[in-house]
Amino acid sequence: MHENQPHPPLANEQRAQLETLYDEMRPRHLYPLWEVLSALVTPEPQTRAVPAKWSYNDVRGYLMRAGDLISAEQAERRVVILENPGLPGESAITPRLYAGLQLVLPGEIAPCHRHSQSALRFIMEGDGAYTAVDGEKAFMKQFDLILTPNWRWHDHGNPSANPIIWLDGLDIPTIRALDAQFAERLDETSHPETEPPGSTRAKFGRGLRPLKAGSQRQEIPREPLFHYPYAEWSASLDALALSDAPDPHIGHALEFLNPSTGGAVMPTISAHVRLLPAGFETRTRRSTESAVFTVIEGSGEVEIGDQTYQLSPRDMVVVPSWAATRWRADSKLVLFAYTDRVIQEKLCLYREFCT
Ligand code: GTQ
Repeated sequence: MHENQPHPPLANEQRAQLETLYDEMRPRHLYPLWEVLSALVTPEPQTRAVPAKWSYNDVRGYLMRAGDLISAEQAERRVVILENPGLPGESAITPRLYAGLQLVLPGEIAPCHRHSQSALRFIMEGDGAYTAVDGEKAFMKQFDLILTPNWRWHDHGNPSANPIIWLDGLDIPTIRALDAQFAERLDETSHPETEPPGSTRAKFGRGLRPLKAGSQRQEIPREPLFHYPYAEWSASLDALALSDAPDPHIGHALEFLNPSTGGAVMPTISAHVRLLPAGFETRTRRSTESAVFTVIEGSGEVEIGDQTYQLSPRDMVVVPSWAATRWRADSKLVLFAYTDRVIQEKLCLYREFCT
């Protein structure tokens, strides 16, 4: 750590004269860089975010209590926010990312709206509910990934007999930092159906895309695919684990792709899954991305900076930028993660340090 002081040290007389200068500058909103330079331009990332872990059942208890007290329609979104202890009052799990657990009870609808924030839903519990994106429903199963990219209409409904709970991952703090937030509600609670459920996935989810001739040429949406089922990603991850050696720093890992670009699922959020074989221990890695993880299967341990957490299914942990991180699998450990890596890559800032 650098001291917040110019070097070589100042004489007392000089310090007193400088303080007089600052006193006159302050009312004019003028400040001396040399007093703050070392805090502004640091040798390594200095984040206010800290490592943290939430146990699913703990959060679920509060969410179900909220479910007794407020309807999805009244709340618009009935969500318990996971707030980073280092970012109090910011509704942020990292300086760039938001996380919350959303509950939709049987028979409820969370009304249709759209906003400039991009969102992903990772289904933690229940099946048979849906998110409709621009009027096409994606029916959820446990551990599916569903996207609602920015400015797409979305409503959520639960026609099943069980509560549904998912992890909401959004770029709310990033869009706030850019002062680029817009949001609006649709007059109707649910968007009128535009496509039968699953039709987008059939057209874009299998390495194919629709083709038409001449003036009929179809406009491909920026993110055509918005449903990545557990059955598919887990089969791919298992196949990868059979055919490849695990990466020493992250284990077996697969990134979710936007088929339109071959890049991250959304402009501001990257998502991937990992598999660490039983007994596998990673080496230590730091990266500038900040990440939210949830455990899908198995048990183990993670060291994040100076913290160590035991892991069991559906635990959620946050890894701040540049925190040295090491994972250990006691049994086959499967993880889902979303991160701000894609933002940093676009800005040519992304870095990793692997030991
Ligand atoms: O489902 O649209 O957790 O707009 C926060 C803001 C969920 C949503 C959140 C949102 C949503």
